[in-house]
Amino acid sequence: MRREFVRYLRRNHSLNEPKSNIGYLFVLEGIDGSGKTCACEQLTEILRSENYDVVRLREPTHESQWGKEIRERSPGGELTAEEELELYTKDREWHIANKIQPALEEGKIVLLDRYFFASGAYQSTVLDFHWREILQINREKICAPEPDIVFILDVPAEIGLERATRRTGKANLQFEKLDRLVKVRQNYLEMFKDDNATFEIIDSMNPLDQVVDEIHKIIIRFIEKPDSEPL
Ligand code: ATM
Repeated sequence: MRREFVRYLRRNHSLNEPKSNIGYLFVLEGIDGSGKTCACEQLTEILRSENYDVVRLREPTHESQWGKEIRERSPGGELTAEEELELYTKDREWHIANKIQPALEEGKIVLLDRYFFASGAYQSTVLDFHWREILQINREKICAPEPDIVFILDVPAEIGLERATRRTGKANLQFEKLDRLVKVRQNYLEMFKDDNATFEIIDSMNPLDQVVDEIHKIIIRFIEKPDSEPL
């Protein structure tokens, strides 16, 4: 009972309406090339093989009109930084209402590849907003549910850039410039120190299997015993 109440308070601290969230929300964040998408895929498979009911989601979405617009127009640099922040926020509002909240209310485990921490980390590098203000907009204006744990897959910017460039064959004009990635990584590490969400930093210089294993252990431990201390 206490455990449900604590989770309710953590997740709904900014909501007026009580919600009956009985699922779990785990978020994977990190700079591009940090391995979070592959880790998310593998974790989904492993948890499903253990009979957990997992929903794997990602942002920006492929479904909402705003997610589609970002995916179509952002890589070519067609959007202003203000437009991007607005689109990411609208896409997320749609995502919460249509995918995240329903899955949580059905008691599922949601593995989310990027969330509002990405807006804080990335958009604050090109706008006159601190990452803290961007997180606050998401929490207060669109009532984004608070994750149970945010895993930050951490790699140096040089490594992330090299991996991402190898994967796509060319760097994304908007995001993959080294100096920007250095700032994005710095923002994530500052959030870990200064924000009230529950974070786990994962050393993503380690092989993928090890990264996945580490996250998996933390998730299982949390699900089995949410009040326990972090590993
Ligand atoms: P993925 O690499 O996870 O597909 O994300 C695509 C880009 O979206 C990523 N940049 N790169 N490279 C980060 C960016 N992004 C934001 O800038 N703000 C956000 O709120 C989100 C969800 C993603």
